[in-house]
Amino acid sequence: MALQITDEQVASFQRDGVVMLQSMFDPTWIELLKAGLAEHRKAPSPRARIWDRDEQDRTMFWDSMAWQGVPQYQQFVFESPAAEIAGRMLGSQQINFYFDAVFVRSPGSQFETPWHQDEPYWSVSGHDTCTVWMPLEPVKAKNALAFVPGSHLGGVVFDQYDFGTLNPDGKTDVDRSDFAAIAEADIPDISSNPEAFGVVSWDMEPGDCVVFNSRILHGGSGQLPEDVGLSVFTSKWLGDDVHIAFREQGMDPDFSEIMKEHGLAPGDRPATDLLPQVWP
Ligand SMILES: O=C(O)CCC(=O)C(=O)O
Repeated sequence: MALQITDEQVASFQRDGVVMLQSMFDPTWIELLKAGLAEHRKAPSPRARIWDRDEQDRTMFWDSMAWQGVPQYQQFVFESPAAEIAGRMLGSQQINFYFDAVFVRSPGSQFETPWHQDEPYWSVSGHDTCTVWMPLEPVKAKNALAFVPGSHLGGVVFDQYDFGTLNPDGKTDVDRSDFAAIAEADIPDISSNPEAFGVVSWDMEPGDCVVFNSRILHGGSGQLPEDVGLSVFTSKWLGDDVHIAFREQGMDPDFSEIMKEHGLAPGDRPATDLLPQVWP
């Protein structure tokens, strides 16, 4: 079935760097991802980490690139509309999958994701990259991921937050990098004056998704009511201008070693069964 995406939605994505699309995934995809997440939580990848644990033991769980070990995620990557959504938004001829990441807040978690851009952390470089962010439960705009529209276009690499510091359980082997050298500007204080930055977020139902360019400033989410949790599945996609890039500092997750094992070198286009072409 043809995807119901309008020219206006594509134009919004390209202008603002973010767009919310309603009812893109039917309930079978949501049930599949929930079943995958339940399996995934039993056997997380070595990268998995609790980002926050408060005094009431409420947590924020994060993991990435788990798809090879979770058949439900694999099916979603190769068969769901996500790759085509990415292709239509980016206006790309070819879409390769980069990685999945999950963000799971237990009920009442107040943890807010620090403001950041994604692409400067990645082991690839390009403008034509996006994330499809999908809540598996209903979420209110004030608790959903938030964005600074247009911030993907300035060409600025903002100071990178060191996600390695989010490690309340003291897990060893956490990727800690010195980010300072590559930053071109401090991250502005967006949270104290979101209106001044035109910050946007949306009320969303399972089946809706936000698609965002990986250079956009985004953060927030969390601050959940006591009885409300939030599980989010994200998939990251690579379009036409993207090449492998191993940065001297600040890669997180750092996929350079696994890319080398797959014969990928800086300057290469995404390829191999690590970064498979999924669309068309
Ligand atoms: O959902 C969240 O809290 C963070 C998501 C995020 O930063 C991302 O997908 O890049």
